Amino acid sequence: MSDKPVYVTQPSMPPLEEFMPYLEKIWDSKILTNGGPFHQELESALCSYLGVRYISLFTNATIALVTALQAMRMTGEVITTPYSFVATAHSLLWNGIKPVFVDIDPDTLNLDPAWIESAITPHTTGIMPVHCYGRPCDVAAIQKIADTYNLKVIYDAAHAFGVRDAQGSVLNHGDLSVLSFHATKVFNTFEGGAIVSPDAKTKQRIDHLKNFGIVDEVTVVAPGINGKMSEINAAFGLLQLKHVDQALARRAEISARYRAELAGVAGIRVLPESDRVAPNHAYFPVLVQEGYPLSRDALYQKLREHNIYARRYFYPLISDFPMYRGLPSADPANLPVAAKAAAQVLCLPIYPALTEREQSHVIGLLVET
Ligand code: T4K
Repeated sequence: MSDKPVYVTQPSMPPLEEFMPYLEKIWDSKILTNGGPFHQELESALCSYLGVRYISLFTNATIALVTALQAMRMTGEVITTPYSFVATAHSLLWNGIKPVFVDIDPDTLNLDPAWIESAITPHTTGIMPVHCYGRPCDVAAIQKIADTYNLKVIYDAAHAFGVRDAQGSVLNHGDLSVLSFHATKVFNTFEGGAIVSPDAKTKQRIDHLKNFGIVDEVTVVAPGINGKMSEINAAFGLLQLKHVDQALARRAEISARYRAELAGVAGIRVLPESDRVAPNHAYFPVLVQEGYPLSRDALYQKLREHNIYARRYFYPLISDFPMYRGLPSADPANLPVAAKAAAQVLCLPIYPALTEREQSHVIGLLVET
């Protein structure tokens, strides 16, 4: 039994005293929100750190997804994955858009481009793929389809902070990418999110949309929402950025150890890594398959009995929730790979403060069975 519970994740927190000078500045200036100095500074710091052109900060990724769809004027139907956090599809419903689910690839667990074309109808305006666990989608194949059918692509990149492929930041693909800075993410601002956009004009539209559509005191150009990140969250982000490389390095160590020690365990499948991707090790999913002595749920339960709270991300599938399951594309027969992954997946604890001893305990419980 662990002394204290071990959760699937734990937020990285800088030393509290390092945050005090930021708070003092906010207390002095009385600028709390509405695009203040920390907000502007974090936007430019993130552009440099991530290697992207334009960023708009948000209160969270869900509001950012809702706004990204507005910014791209997407309507009708959007093709997406059932294997994600519910916010992905909810952002479509909040825009009155019908999600059309297609199956995922068994190696990446991301939207399988092979199924996209047959899901396109005259009502399709775009594709919303997810870089699930921060593992990049087949961006080239998705873009090819989008170009052929004149569709927009918004990547739900909630998990993909800092991930790079052969072309640079994975966030530069598609029309827009949306990041989450939630407490459970690789880089957190308590709550937070962002939209990465390719040009100044698009960023300006997004910035209007996240501030009620306001341009100036007498001009409102769109029915915008309030999606602005506050100064306190932005200040925290600036401080987090100073520590993020260290956090990513520790995640890489934990991931490498899981890979090494779980490699020979019959019935435990670890997803393959690509040597063309610089990953962020946001999650450590394993698939509990035939050949393992316990079912996925029995293993999940066993870990809980030892105070280890692994999580079944992403089970149930989004397409199984009541607001989606009536859609024709939500039929389980349409989504066999996703259904299998949802039945087998278990995300093991991974976060910078996870100790060697805690990780040994997790591994020991998986191996001994
Ligand atoms: N798109 C995708 C693909 C996403 O995965 C998400 C969010 C979004 C969009 C939307 O992003 P945001 O609007 O949230 O920015 C969590 C998160 O709440 C959610 O952000 C995340 N994905 C999802 C995958 O996981 P839960 O319900 O599993 O979280 P919870 O509260 O059970 O937390 C998990 C564990 O983390 C806890 O057992 C303990 C630890 N924890 C959590 C929090 C909140 C802490 O130690 N401290 C904390 O403050 O959804």
